[in-house]
Amino acid sequence: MPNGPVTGFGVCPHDCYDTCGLKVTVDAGRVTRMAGDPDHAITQGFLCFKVNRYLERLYHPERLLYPLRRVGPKGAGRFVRASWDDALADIGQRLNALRARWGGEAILPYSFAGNMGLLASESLDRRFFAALGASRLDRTICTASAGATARWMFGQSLGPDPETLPDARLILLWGANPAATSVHAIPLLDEARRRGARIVTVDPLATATARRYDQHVALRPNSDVALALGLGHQLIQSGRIDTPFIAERTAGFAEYRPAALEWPLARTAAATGLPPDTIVDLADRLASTRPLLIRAGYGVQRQAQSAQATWAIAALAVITGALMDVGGGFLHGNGDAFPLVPLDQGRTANPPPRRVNMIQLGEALTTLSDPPVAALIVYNSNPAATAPNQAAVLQGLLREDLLTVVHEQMPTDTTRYADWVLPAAMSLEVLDLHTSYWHRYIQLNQPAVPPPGEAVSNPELFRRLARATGLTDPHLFASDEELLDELLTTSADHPWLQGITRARLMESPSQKVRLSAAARPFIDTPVLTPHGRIRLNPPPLAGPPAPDPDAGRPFHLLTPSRRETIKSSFGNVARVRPHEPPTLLMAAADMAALGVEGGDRVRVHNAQGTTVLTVQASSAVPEGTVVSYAVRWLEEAEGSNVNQLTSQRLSDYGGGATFYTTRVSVTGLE
Ligand SMILES: Nc1nc2c(c(=O)[nH]1)N[C@H]1C(S)=C(S)[C@@H](COP(=O)(O)OP(=O)(O)OC[C@H]3O[C@@H](n4cnc5c(=O)[nH]c(N)nc54)[C@H](O)[C@@H]3O)O[C@H]1N2
Ligand SMILES: Nc1nc2c(c(=O)[nH]1)N[C@H]1C(S)=C(S)[C@@H](COP(=O)(O)OP(=O)(O)OC[C@H]3O[C@@H](n4cnc5c(=O)[nH]c(N)nc54)[C@H](O)[C@@H]3O)O[C@H]1N2
Ligand code: SF4
Ligand SMILES: [Mo]
Repeated sequence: MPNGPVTGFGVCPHDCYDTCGLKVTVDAGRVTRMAGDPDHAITQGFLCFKVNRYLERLYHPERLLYPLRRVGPKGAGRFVRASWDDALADIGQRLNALRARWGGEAILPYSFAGNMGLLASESLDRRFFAALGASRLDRTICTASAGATARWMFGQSLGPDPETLPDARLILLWGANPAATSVHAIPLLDEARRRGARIVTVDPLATATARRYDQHVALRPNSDVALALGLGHQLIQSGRIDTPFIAERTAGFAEYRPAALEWPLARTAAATGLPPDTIVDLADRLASTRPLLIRAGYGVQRQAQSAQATWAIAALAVITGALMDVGGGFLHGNGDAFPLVPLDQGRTANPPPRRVNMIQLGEALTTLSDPPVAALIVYNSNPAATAPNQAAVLQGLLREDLLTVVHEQMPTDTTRYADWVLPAAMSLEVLDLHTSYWHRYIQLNQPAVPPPGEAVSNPELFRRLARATGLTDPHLFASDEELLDELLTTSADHPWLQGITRARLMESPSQKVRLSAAARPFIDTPVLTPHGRIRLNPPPLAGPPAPDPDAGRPFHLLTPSRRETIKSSFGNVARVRPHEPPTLLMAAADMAALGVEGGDRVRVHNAQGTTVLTVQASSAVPEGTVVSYAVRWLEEAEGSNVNQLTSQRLSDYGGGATFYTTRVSVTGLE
């Protein structure tokens, strides 16, 4: 062992736009410091509030170190330590027995982006479940609808390089709150502003981002379709659209045009709650300012009309010709800037198995038959806290006949319901490769320290499960190094990946894809729709949604990201997690009308369920809207959280979540 501290490189694994490069110092086998990589163009040497306190999570006294077997009734959270051998023997035997009885589709994986590494999130897990013929999980909880809409319109989820943000002169942050959720966008936005840009935030709430920049367009929740089409109406009616661009590069304007013309100024103002002057002024600026960048955050696409909103917003960047400028265009994501071949390609089950949309976990666990879900294997996610329709999710997890295996780093609301809890390594303890959904760096994460106790990485878990179920295909047992090489070599001849080799990454752990920042997406890169043109007609929308039983309730509930945590992660880290009771933010006028005061506990309820929150007045929240940041642990919130109130209704296209289309009633507690 070397004497004195050694510094290596890692990658922040969390589900966050910024995918930071880390400098990790190890001394005598312990991580003693973790900081932002100063040489990383996006990270710029700093981290966020939560990851600045990371060592407290890494060395948390609650870290799971050994397999645990349930001893009490389901959900009671009583466990005893067991050996890996016993755990694997029992799980392997039970999985095989229920496969023999019901077929592989009775097994359901459930995972998301707790660790965004490609090995941790989509490698041997996918191969293992395909080999079992398990039900396939549609991983839709975050961005399915906007991603599908971007692919419908442009053929890819690709946007301008965020490093060109300072070139823009008008920036719309539409349903995005980077001051909380993407703090490394702030220096880029500030620089744009220094160079003369105007930054407009389109958000129902007066967020830290809205307060920081030039203009806050406080539309009514879920009125984005009206605003975007209403702006399109203004531009079309006044002839300020880029007709040659539309003619040469797009298809479907004949469908877009009448849709926009249905939104004259008065109707748009009434639907959005915005003064007509604000709409006219914004349209004027869209028509006259270049480069124009429209960044659609995830706030626009967690609603019932998610695809229509994304389409109508992106169309503004198309009809104005904003895509023609470096620094301009439409930015939802950059996930398709990384043309790596997924590790499950060609290894999916044949015939394709049943698909289960993760948003409908509650329904899957409680109502699916032929076959029922008889085993649930959870990793990289905490669905008891984060999935909608929590009452159904918890009811399903309580089923005594369901085998639930949870691979986790910490005891969570979901491990509580497990039959087996298996200990998971953290990213500082494993090898991985990361891409980003926002910037354009491929990054190598090297293990800094070994996993504690008997914790194992996600790929190692699936090697063990494959062995335990008697599978023998060598692809199920590939080593981490082999997986890494496969990722980097299978598509190594793609021009965007030239020269990005393991050796290069070992020397310099963040490599930018070889797609020039000056290459304008869909102008200098191909439009990958079938006809090679940008589609201005909307995607094929699902039929009219079933009536919302809560539509008539008085308040619109929003549950966006909290600055201090990432969804439920960090919920047990003392210096990070919120210490106040779970809170409902409300306009003072609404509180007065209800006769409640700050600090009062209220029952928030609808047809889905009920949760109890403590009211606090907030000037950031408009009347008629209530806010509770997502999400608190059930354990600290009397056994329920805001996802008691959200539904598993799907969005209009792409099967996305509708967390931000939630109506509730609020009742004071005596
Ligand atoms: N600190 C922190 N960072 C995070 C996360 C976290 O939990 N905490 N989560 C990570 C994850 S998983 C994701 S997906 C991203 C999401 O990060 P963002 O893209 O910023 O998305 P959200 O936080 O979902 O919502 C952004 C804004 O949309 C607004 N909004 C809500 N409804 C509407 C509406 O109908 N119309 C409009 N125009 N706006 C609306 C909300 O008020 C909110 O301010 O952040 C990631 N980063
Ligand atoms: N009401 C409401 N609910 C929401 C949202 C909202 O805006 N409002 N947002 C939704 C969105 S955008 C998202 S992305 C989802 C996120 O929901 P989840 O996917 O449940 O995300 P987290 O709550 O961060 O939980 C991730 C878990 O993975 C574990 N983990 C981390 N790394 C590893 C690893 O390497 N191996 C294993 N086995 N486990 C690991 C962590 O300890 C943590 O418990 O929540 C959704 N839920
Ligand atoms: S959570 Fe996001 S901002 Fe914070 S360190 Fe990780 S990638 Fe960077
Ligand atoms: Mo997300």
